[in-house]
Amino acid sequence: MTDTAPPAVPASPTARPRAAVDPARPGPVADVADRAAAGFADRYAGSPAGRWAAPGRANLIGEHTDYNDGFVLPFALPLRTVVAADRQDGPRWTVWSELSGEPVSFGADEVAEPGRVTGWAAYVAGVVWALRDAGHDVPGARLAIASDVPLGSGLSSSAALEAAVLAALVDLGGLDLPAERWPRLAQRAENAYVGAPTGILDQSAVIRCRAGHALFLDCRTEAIEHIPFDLAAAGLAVLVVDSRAPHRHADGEYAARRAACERAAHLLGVPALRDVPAAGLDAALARLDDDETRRRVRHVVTEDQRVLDTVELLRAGRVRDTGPLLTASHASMRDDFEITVPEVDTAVEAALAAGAYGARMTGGGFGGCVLALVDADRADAVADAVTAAYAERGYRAPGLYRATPAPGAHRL
Ligand code: GAF
Repeated sequence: MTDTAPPAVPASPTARPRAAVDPARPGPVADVADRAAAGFADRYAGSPAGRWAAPGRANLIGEHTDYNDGFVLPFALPLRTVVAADRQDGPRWTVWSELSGEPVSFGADEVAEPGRVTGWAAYVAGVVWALRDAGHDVPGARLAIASDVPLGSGLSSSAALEAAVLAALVDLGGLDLPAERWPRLAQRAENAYVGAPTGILDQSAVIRCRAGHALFLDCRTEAIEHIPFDLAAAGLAVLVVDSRAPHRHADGEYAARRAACERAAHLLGVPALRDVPAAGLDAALARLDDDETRRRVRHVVTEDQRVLDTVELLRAGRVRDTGPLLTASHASMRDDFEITVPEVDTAVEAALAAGAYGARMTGGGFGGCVLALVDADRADAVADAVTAAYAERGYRAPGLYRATPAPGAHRL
């Protein structure tokens, strides 16, 4: 999933000790691009042929719907991973990240089949493997990686790394691979090489998002629509709260949720839970024996509907009115899908009590980040309220960002 990926976060805003909301994003973009280029020059001598960036993402709504062939609505964050790279002779890839210190080098043998490169470099090797497996002539390359996407916060640091590496290799090799096909390739790297059974949400978001918009994605057909999401024009902000909760068995629980959904679809005789319409939910639930399965199904079916309803409201310019849908999504994740943790629930409750229009956990769960939709001029007050609630419960201070919808992967 998104939690074991590597790149570096030296000057991350998550290190801030107090509740100040990081105000003027995208501030660190130039810095992270400079760090990647400087890392390249230090490590390999000379200048890179180019730099490629891919963002972290937040999912506005639509959680655990992607692998059920359903709907999601993410937007890209102005926190990015940047790869500075050039070609090198032969099938050899050398990768350095500002977090790891020492470069990792691998050749054709290690990318002949999954599993031979491990640790953070597996995300890079996985992309090379997936490209080669799809028949592309991948150029050898030297890569230097810097990142402002915090690790283990559920903001898709691993997808950002995969997408930035993919963008670099496609460009360096002049590969005939349109960007619409990148998400499946990056997902394949993560599923088959790294071994995390994720859906298509994260890779689609970090590749296909557009600045100022949320990405409405049908995960079955991969059809997309860029939905205007102009928070500033509406006098609103999305506050991202990093719960800092230690991840508790996230990988195993994720796989268990996915398996439960697939089992339920099988029992209901549909290809995926997306095929259970909201209007037919009660009838479907009546056909299932155990309460836990019923709750898992109810989350997915109602969450798909909430995505569709959110999209309708955004299309109508009613951003504020999406708040109750976000909060209902959180309740569904907490009570039916059972993927929240106390720190995350505390952040949601404190944000709502301080006047947020809606708040919910974003991402796979068991920790990670919360999004709160707030009046822009209340963002600091809501941030302070969440920080105070954390202090009261003795939790580690949360990280706080203000999110502006940013573009997907591109060459700088
Ligand atoms: C993680 C996964 F990587 C996504 O595919 C998605 O399932 C998400 O959890 C939950 O919506 O980020």
